[in-house]
Amino acid sequence: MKFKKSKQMKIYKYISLFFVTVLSFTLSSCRSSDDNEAKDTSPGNLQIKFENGFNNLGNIVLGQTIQTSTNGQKHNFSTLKYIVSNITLIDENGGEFKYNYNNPDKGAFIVDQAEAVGGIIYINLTGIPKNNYKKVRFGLGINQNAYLLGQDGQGIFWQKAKTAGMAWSWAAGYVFVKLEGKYGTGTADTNFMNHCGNMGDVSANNTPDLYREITLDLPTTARLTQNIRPSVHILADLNQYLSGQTALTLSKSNESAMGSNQHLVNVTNNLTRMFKVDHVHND
Ligand SMILES: [Cu+2]
Repeated sequence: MKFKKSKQMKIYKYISLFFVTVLSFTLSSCRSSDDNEAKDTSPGNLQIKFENGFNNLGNIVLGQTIQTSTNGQKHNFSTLKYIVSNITLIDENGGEFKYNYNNPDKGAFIVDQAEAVGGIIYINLTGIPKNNYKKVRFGLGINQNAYLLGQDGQGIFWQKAKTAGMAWSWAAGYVFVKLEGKYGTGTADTNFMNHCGNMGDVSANNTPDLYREITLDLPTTARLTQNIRPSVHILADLNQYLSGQTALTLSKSNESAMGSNQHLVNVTNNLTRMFKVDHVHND
């Protein structure tokens, strides 16, 4: 009898211990996940790195790195600049976060090889929602809808672009991509300048729209939190310029081209394929 009672008590003790353990475990896990969520909903930052190179030669050094195109032309760059805007981050469920979309003053940037530090140009974005991002999209150039906001709607970026030589008159608008350097058959000794951009209002002027949006997969998910600022490292392979989907030959007829003629449409379409995300840093 005594034995039986103490055994019952023992069992009761075990059962109550079990429930206390389960209860405290549940409570603590609830509490910790609540804590995490409360902490993590605050936005964070994201960095995008642009590294311009020739995939077989490495980083481009302005005025130095010489490449030979598929059509056999030697060429180098003395100027290599382009405008990036409308950066969009796409999460694992396909949701999109648009960073100052069609707001050049806050959402457009000039990638200028002359400003590269260790071969890299940095763009720093702030106030990005916590999320796991799988893709990045950006515009090469300025969207027509942004341009049509007028000069007052983008006074800060317009001035920046002017100073950087990435704008014509307001009527002609922005230079989206500016490539200058030397080319030649035996040696690169003839100057070229290819400046791609819309000639103002493309539907009013009936001219091609050279603005392009490019979507890139991230090889590793960018896990952005308040404390983790992912860095998306993009390589741009400038071989696409003359040796891309349309092989191009520089000549007297196109060595000094500005605007949106057929040669510059081809250049733009080639360059649209030059970007890839090489890796993502989550730290
Ligand atoms: Cu990197």
